[in-house]
Order: sequence, then structure tokens, then C-alpha cells
Amino acid sequence: PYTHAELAAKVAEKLTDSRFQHCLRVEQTSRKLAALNGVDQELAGITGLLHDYAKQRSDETFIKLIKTRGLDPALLNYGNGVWHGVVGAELIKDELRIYNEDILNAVRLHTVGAPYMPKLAQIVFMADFIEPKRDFPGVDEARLVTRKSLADGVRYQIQHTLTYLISQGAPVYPQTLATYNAWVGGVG
Ligand code: DGI
Ligand code: FE
Ligand code: FE
Ligand code: FE
Repeated sequence: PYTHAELAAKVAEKLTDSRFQHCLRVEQTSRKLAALNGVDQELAGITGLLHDYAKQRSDETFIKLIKTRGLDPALLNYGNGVWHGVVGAELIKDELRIYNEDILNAVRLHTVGAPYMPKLAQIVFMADFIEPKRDFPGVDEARLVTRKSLADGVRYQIQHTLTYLISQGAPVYPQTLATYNAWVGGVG
């Protein structure tokens, strides 16, 4: 049980100022989406604040955790983009001693999504995508769609992300593809 200031200080300690400011914006956007969707604003805010806690750790840190915590070995074929959420949740447990599975699961899913995402996970996933400083073609439409329907926002984002990865020739983590199939393609 940290106060907000204590938790924010713990997060700030591990991130550059610009990344920490992003976390504060995701916290605020998460609170707003929570209010619109009947989710506890305090819980959503804390999860948003924490979502990128592990973003600036070394590859070696993540590789060691994947090997020692029995995580999906296929994760080793990816990089920080996928690891900081899926694997980063381990560091939130270890270092912050936060064990709330709703929080941890939302952090794990915040980049790759999942076929089934609880509302809290959908909220942080979307807050990360539409926080006020995000600027990409389509972000205003994403904001409008998400305000109207959280699930439509999730569909919008995963379609955008998969299109982006493929345009870059980047490897697609199977869970990212499963998220796309479940939410956009209508499989599962
Ligand atoms: O951490 P942020 O920059 O705030 O945003 P994020 O966690 O949503 O995304 C981090 C990066 O991860 C983003 O550039 C897209 C990338 N990503 C998402 N899914 C996949 C992926 N990269 C690869 N290679 N494969 C994926 O399936
Ligand atoms: Fe992230
Ligand atoms: Fe994201
Ligand atoms: Fe983020």
C-alpha cells in the first residue's frame, strides 16, 4: 500500500523523465476511460502509471527472467517492445511487491493484447494508444472511437498495430496475431 506520491517516485526512479511523463498521461487517460466504463478509477490510474515500469531495462534482464520464470520460450525471439509488458510484470512483483493479478495482467497485455481482455486491460491498452501526446495519423479518430466504445477502440488499435508491424517487416508475436484474429478477424 503505497501513497500515490510514493508509487510515482518508484516509477520515476526507473525511467527517463519523458517516459515517466508518458506514464502520468496514461494514468490520467486511464482514469477517464475507467469513469466512462464503470471501472474503479483508482485501480485504472495505478495500472496506467505502472504500465511501462520495465520499459528501460536491459535485454539481459528480460532474457534471464524469461528463462528462470518459465515464461514462453518463444519470447526470446522478440525484443523490448514485447518484453517490457509481458515480462515486465515480473519486475513489478519483485521490486514493488504488487501482486494484484488484475493490475499485473493488464500490464502484461498492454502491448500485445489478448483474445479475452478484462475491461481494466482494455482501458490501459487504449490509454497508452490515445494519451494526449500521442500523434500519428488516425489518433483523433482512435480517440473518438474509444470514447464511444472501448471495444471498438481495441479493434482499431490492434488493426493499426498489426498493419504497422507488417509494413515494417517486423516479426509478429503469436499473441498479437491471436488478439487480431479474436477482435478484428472474428475468429475465437
Ligand atoms: O511502450 P510504449 O511505447 O508506450 O507502447 P507499447 O507498449 O504499446 O508498444 C511498444 C512497441 O511494441 C511498439 O513499437 C509496437 C511493438 N509491438 C507490439 N506488438 C508487437 C510489437 N513488436 C513486435 N516485433 N511484435 C509484436 O507482435
Ligand atoms: Fe509499453
Ligand atoms: Fe500500446
Ligand atoms: Fe506506454
